[in-house]
Amino acid sequence: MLAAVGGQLRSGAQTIKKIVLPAAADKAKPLPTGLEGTVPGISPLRTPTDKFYRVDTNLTVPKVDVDTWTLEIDGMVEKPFTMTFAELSEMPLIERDITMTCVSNEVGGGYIGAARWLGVRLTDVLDRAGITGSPDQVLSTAVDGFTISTPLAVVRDGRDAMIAIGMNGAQLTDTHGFPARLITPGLYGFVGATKWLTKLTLTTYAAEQSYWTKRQWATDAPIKTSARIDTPEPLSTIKAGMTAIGGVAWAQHRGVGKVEVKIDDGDWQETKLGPDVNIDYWRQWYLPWDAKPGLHRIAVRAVDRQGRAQITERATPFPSGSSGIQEVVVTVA
Ligand SMILES: Nc1nc2c(c(=O)[nH]1)N[C@H]1C(S)=C(S)[C@@H](COP(=O)(O)O)O[C@H]1N2
Ligand SMILES: [Mo]
Repeated sequence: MLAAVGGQLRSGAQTIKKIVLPAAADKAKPLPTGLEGTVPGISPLRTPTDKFYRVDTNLTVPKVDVDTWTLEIDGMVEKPFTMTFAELSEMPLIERDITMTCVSNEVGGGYIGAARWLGVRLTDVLDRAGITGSPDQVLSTAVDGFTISTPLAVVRDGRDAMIAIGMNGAQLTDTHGFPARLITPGLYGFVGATKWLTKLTLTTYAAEQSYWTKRQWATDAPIKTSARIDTPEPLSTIKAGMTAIGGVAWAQHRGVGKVEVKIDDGDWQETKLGPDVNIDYWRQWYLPWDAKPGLHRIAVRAVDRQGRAQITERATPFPSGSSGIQEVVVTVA
């Protein structure tokens, strides 16, 4: 059941309108060449949009009419206002490479993706409204009434929190929040990545709670440092001889410093890291391995750039994200 906030859903529509996106005033550097050309089986440095994970509460994907869509800014602001998509896209656009992660991602899981986002700085939009009083959260509302709370202090600490209108060089797809969504580097999606965004309310956590906050999930939810083994695949059988163990590691907004691998009961060995895109992006890694016949256990762990190792104690996703070390078992024949 979709409870539209502003009559912006294209009722019964199967497609979303094709739009032309303006260029970014502040472009991202060209993406370096990733390790995917040399390490078979490793995640590509940029996740193609059609392979990007999707997580939301929607049974049917909202198809938003961009021509009637509006973004409303209200709450603890001097000048509440409403803007159209054209007005939003006329604001200075930034382009950033950012890796998103879902809080429900299990250790070694696939609810993570890295993309190039085009959008307007969230602080530019909030400054236009002028914050008054002492709000501590940005409560964002989607066209279907779904809400997300983002800590205002995080939004204002200089990171590239944005209202994104583009992903990987194209308009957002319907599944990823067309025509506009939030992206908050360093925070799990459920506290900073509202899709099908239509309203931003400056308020306090004491006054208003969002969907997941009411269900006792964490309010401030930084993404935990973690690493994943992409190759060899868990429980696979591989050929004996020279191969590579490889995957991705992430420590958004702190940066990955080091990734180590342990084979069976051996020592932790430092892996080679792929290109450094920025501290909000994941890092590919690999370790050449002369695989000998038999059953082997491979474990991985990451350390951020401040030298803090990932949490090795196992935790389930609720309430602030999973932790623990991934270990895979493979057969070498
Ligand atoms: N409107 C809306 N936005 C949402 C959600 C949702 O259920 N509804 N889920 C959030 C969660 S939990 C995550 S992890 C990200 C996922 O974004 P993606 O589907 O584009 O990968 O969107 C966030 N934004
Ligand atoms: Mo999520």
